[in-house]
Parts: sequence; structure tokens; C-alpha cells
Amino acid sequence: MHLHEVETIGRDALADLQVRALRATLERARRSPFYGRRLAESGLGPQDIRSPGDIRRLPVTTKDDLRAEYPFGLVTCPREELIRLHASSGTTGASTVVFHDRQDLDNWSDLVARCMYMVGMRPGDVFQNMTAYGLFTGGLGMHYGAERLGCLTVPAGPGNTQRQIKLIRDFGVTALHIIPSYALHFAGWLEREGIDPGELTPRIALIGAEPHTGEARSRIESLLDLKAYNSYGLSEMNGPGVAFECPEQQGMHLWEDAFLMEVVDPETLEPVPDGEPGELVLTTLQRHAMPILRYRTKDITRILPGDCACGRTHRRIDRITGRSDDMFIIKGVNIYPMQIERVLLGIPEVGQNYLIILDREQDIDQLRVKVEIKAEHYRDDPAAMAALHRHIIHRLRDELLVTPGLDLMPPRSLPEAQGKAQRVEDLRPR
Ligand code: ADP
Ligand code: K
Ligand code: ZN
Repeated sequence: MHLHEVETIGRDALADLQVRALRATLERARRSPFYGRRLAESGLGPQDIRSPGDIRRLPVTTKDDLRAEYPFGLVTCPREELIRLHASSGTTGASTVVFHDRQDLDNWSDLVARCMYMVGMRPGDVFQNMTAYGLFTGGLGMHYGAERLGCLTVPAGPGNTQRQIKLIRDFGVTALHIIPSYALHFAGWLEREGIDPGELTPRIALIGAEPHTGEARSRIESLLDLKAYNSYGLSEMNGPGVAFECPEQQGMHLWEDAFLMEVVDPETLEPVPDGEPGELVLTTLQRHAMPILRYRTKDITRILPGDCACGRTHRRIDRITGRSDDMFIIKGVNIYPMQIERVLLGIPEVGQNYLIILDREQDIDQLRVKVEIKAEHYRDDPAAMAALHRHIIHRLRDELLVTPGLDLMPPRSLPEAQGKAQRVEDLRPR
């Protein structure tokens, strides 16, 4: 694949490429009603872009902007040139829509194929896509990427674990795309059925679409006996193929020839130094039908300083710790659900599922965690259960600095998700 050249491009050449792409993007964007107005108001034109940082002279674009412009306000071309639309899964409120023309779909497929190639997939691999098709981008996005790479692609969709196993066995599947929470369920199912993952053929899993911890990844890798690579994307930036782990598994390379990245303080929108957490803000550099400038993803991450041992020059972001609006405050302490997952999935007795419950008592927010315990540790022995309870509470308190309520639950007693998991149940009155 000749695409490899751009993955190791020098930083100066990359900045030149970004400036050219950004100018073309502004030129294109101003044909849409929304950016036509925005760019006119800001007085910024393509000729004013001299360095990638000049993008900061424009206001950010938010999900609310996309909702207000729903459906066609950001489209730059005649309707008959549009050939696909996708909508976000609406994790947070009303959905938004993104349109693509043929060139957009081509570029997107190339990006996804690049990610797959990076983690060792090759023509001849058999790829089973175990995420939902439809408006969600993880279905068709990964599907076309795998076909572009030249893999036999099995559009399995999510759920029906029995059938997933049959497909894997019948077709000799070597690579999977699977949402992490479903991967954990899937692994639990194999264990219960007494299926040895070592005799199954997949050696690679692409996992993403929802926040998950390194602990969740380690479990997926050991329970499924494969390598799992973190995949980050969002429908506003196509979907999968925005940032992806390389074989080093030390952060995700964000493809800077296709997306301009900023990490900013969510309050002030000022850039934060490399290594410091902030909100990821992204600008499309290749998109034609519907470019988006300075999109506030709400996703919290940080730029990992230093070079990657793999030799790729595109900067890496750390795994997403959550969305800025996922955070909750208990007794004055800021908490992200992923902090809780990190503790729970690091404890060997803990099973593959948990639920975080937020409630309010006498005007004070309360945190309660329900966690499944593995069958062999869930025993009719009050002393042993009390000891395990104390142990988990201590670990949670060390991480969170507050003491949550905790319920130890029998295996498979909590609701199972096949799409993105709902890890937090918020019962607080609005
Ligand atoms: P929605 O915003 O409705 O969930 P999308 O399907 O576009 O719709 O989801 C994109 C979001 O999913 C991202 O903004 C991010 O919050 C989350 N996400 C995607 N991939 C990852 C990943 N690898 N790690 C953490 N979060 C992810
Ligand atoms: K997602
Ligand atoms: Zn790398």
C-alpha cells in the first residue's frame, strides 16, 4: 500500500499539506449556508490561512449548531451529488446527520483500510463486523474499509452470540470489529459454554465506539486470546478511522492529513499543552460534501508527547477518558465512569458487567455501584462475600476519594448491551 508514505511524512511537510487542505476546506465550506454566514462574519478567507494554527481565528462548531442546521445547513454541493448519510447514535440527545459524496466515501474507506493495515490486517484476512449496521457509522464504515483493503467481509451485525461463533468457525474469521462492552459479554459466553478461545481463529479485534479502559482491553485480549486495538471516531468526522492504535498499543495515531486536531480547555477553549487533558476539537481536511470546522467533540483526551516507536509521525492521543458531559460530582469530587471501570475490571473476582447509579438523597448526590461477581467467587459464604465487598470498596475509595455504595451481584444479573453500553443510570431528579 503506497498510503504508507503519508503515515511517516515529516512534520514540516505535514504542516504544508494541512495548510493547503485547510484552504481548500474553507473554500468549500463557504458554499454551505451555515459556514457561508460564519466565514463572512469572521472575515476569514482561505488566503488568510498561513499556518494550521490560523484555524483558531474561527469560532468552534458545536453539536447544537449541527442540530440547528439540521438537515442540510452544512451541505456544500447540489443534493444530487450526495450518495450517503449517517447519523450519530444520539447518545446525548437529538441526532445529527452527516452527508457524503462519492469522494468522501472513497477517502473514508481509505482511512479505515489504513487503520486495518496498520494493525496487521491484509488481503486474505476474513473480517467479521459485529457492530450494528444502519445509521451508526461503525457498520458501513468498517465494512467498506475492510473491502477496500481486500478482506472477505462478513456483515454479521451485533448480538446472537451463537450465530457469531458459527460464522467465525464456518468462514475462518481472522479479525473482528466489536464494541468493548459486547466483547466482554461475548468472552463471558465463551467461558460459560466451555469454548476455548485458543481454538478460534480470530487474532485481531478492533474495539471502540465507546469509552473503555486499559483493564477492559486486557481482559478482552486474554479472554478472547487475540490482540485488541483501540479505534476512535465519531459520525461528525465520518466515523471510524479518525484515530487508531498502532501495534505499539501506546495511544492512537490521529490521522493529521485528514483531520486537524486541537486539544483545548473546555471552559476557555484555549489550547492546553501536550500531555495535559482537554477537549478534542477536530476539523475535517478532506471532506467535500460537508466539511466541519473546529468541531467540539466533548471527548476528553490528551496529546501524548514524544515520538512513537512505530515510526509514524502523526501525533497520538491517549484513550478517551469520557465525554466532558459524562463527568459527575459526588461530595465535591469530579468523577468519570471510566475511573470506576478501571478499578472494577482490575479486580480478578469481578465479572464482565457493572452499573453506576446516581441518585439524590436530601439534596446530596449519591453514587452506588452494582458489580457482577464471577460465578466461582459468588458464594454462599457471608464472611467471604463481606471480605470481597470491603476489598472492592477500599479500591474504589483509593481511586475516587469518596466511598460509594456497593452491591455485589450474581453473574449475568445486570442488563446486557449489544450496542453501546449504558454504564450510568442517572435517577437524580432534574
Ligand atoms: P454519539 O455521539 O451519539 O454516540 P457517534 O456514534 O458518532 O454518536 O459516537 C461518537 C462518540 O463515541 C465519540 O465522540 C466518543 O464519545 C465515543 N467513542 C468513539 N470511539 C471511542 C473510543 N475508541 N474510545 C472512547 N470513546 C469513543
Ligand atoms: K461511537
Ligand atoms: Zn505508532
